[in-house]
Amino acid sequence: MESNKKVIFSGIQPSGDLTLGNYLGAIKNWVKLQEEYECYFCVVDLHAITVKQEPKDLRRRTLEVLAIYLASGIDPEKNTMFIQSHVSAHSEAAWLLTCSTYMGELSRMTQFKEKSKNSESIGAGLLTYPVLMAADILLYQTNLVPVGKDQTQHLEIARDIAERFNKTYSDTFVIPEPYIGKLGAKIMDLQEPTNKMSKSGENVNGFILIMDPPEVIRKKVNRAVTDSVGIVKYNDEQLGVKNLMTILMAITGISMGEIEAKYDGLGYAQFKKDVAEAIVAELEPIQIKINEYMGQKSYLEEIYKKGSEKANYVANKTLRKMQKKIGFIPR
Ligand code: ATP
Ligand code: LTN
Repeated sequence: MESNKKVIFSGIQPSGDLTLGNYLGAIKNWVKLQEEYECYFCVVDLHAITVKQEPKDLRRRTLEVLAIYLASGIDPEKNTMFIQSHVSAHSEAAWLLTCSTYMGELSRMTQFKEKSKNSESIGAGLLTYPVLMAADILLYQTNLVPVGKDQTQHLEIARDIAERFNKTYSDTFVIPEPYIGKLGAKIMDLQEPTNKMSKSGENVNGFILIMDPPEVIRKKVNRAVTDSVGIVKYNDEQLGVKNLMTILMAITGISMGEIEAKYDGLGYAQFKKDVAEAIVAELEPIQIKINEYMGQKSYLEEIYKKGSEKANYVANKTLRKMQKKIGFIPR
């Protein structure tokens, strides 16, 4: 059952409709890595409930995220795809790790500070979120975690928790490394290019959804904020243009230099048109497949059931090891 390939674990929350940021920052890299590594790709529904979810939407989105993984090219024969709540070891390990985590390190997390800013009653799950994420990663003895740049801090704390546990109870976990792709690691909001493109963004014109129809994608790119410089050049003075160039490069692989040369003297209209067409060309075939998979619920079920069997086996092995080292009586 086990191979000697290095292990990858990553996940996406079914907490909203996925964006181009999720796709370019995470999923597109997974597709590239799947041949070389033993991969676990999880739909992290336990994480999604750290903010309020409508049960019916959560159910639909959980399957949709799985359909997106498949449609993007994650091969179910080669990878383990599963739903986090189907492997109870994640919740159990999270408690054990909570007891090796400090309040101070949790309350310093940027995501916690951001998400709890405007809320009167802040769920404790928002605070302990990174411990559950650490459990996800550590249970599989993960070597590499491919995520967008916004997750760097969560990876750091997962490493700290793992090192602390190893020191207290002797070697138990592999210390995971982040894998932040060179391209698309941080796609910015099209309207506010200083902010991360996010599925919970306020302005719908700021994000592109994986499921946005072509005409919506064209409209959003056309409206994307640029500047009055009028030259397609990669620099921090022109954040809107820089972001569109990043998107174009992440999708097509053309270098920044080539993009600059191609649009020299052409202005923004043609550039935006080409960016939009590149996004449409990338997403349209995926959308067709997502719709097909969403019509095959029993196929999806087959995949997540098979995935959770394998995941349960591996995760429980690590969980038992943790329990034993902590001093619990074996069952
Ligand atoms: P929210 O925006 O609702 O807080 P999220 O999209 O950041 O959620 P997830 O769905 O769990 O959270 O993110 C899944 C993956 O997508 C992570 O690896 C994350 O780093 C990546 N990601 C999310 N947004 C972007 C972005 N704008 N650019 C690059 N990667 C991103
Ligand atoms: N916190 C992550 C989602 C996530 C994750 C993980 C990513 C939960 N568990 C384990 C990688 C590995 C986010 O992107 N918001």
